[in-house]
Amino acid sequence: MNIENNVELEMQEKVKSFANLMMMYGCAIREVKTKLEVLDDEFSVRYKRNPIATIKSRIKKPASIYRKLKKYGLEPTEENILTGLHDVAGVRVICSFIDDIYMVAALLANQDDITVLKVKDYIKEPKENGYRSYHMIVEVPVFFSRGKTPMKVEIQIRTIAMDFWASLEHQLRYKKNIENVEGHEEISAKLAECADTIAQTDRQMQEIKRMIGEFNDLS
Ligand code: 0O2
Repeated sequence: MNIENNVELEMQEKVKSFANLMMMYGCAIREVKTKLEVLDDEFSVRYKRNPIATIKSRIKKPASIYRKLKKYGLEPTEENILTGLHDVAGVRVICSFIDDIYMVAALLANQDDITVLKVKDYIKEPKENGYRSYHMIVEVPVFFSRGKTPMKVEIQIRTIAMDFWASLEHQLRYKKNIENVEGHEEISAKLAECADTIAQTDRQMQEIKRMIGEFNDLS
């Protein structure tokens, strides 16, 4: 049995309701995905275009939940998972253009059953390594048989180009101890350079869209 399985068993022992909790996060993801799909469907009928290219989702693995609780000095309990972690449920929205990101974020934030708890705009302020994405932590009510439970979901919204960079960088670097690799400074510089090139391309595509002018904004 590997370490991940051991951690999973420990989590299940300590958090008796673990399976139920994961089911609740799964439902919260479905609520958010449905909202996004509705917006995209409306756009495709009204404006003959899709601002959302893809929607991906994931529930954090038990071992990652365990590690994050440890990092925050929290015991593995249902209460600590619900209140102390905000990224157990994650939805990634891949948009076509930069302004689609802000439009989708605003349309979601304006829905009266959504509470935006936190926003991190890594597009206006990219991370030092070049990472760009718009992050929102939202709370969405989910209706279970015993009543309504507000559930936290982390939503990452980015363009196809930002996602291309982030996915490859994740494979190459993120969470790996690249600092120990010889020439790591050059590697980091090259990755940041790629991110800048991609960001420039994203801006050009946005400009071409504006020049063609055939896409309408929601009015
Ligand atoms: P995974 O495997 O994708 O789930 P905070 O919660 O505010 O204390 P945290 O959790 O680091 O800080 O939040 P932040 O900065 O908003 O980043 C959360 C997620 O964004 C990460 O989740 C990644 O998915 C993504 N991310 C952030 N920085 C980078 C980066 O430099 N490169 C890539 N590729 N992705 C990044 P996880 O849980 O770390 O990973």
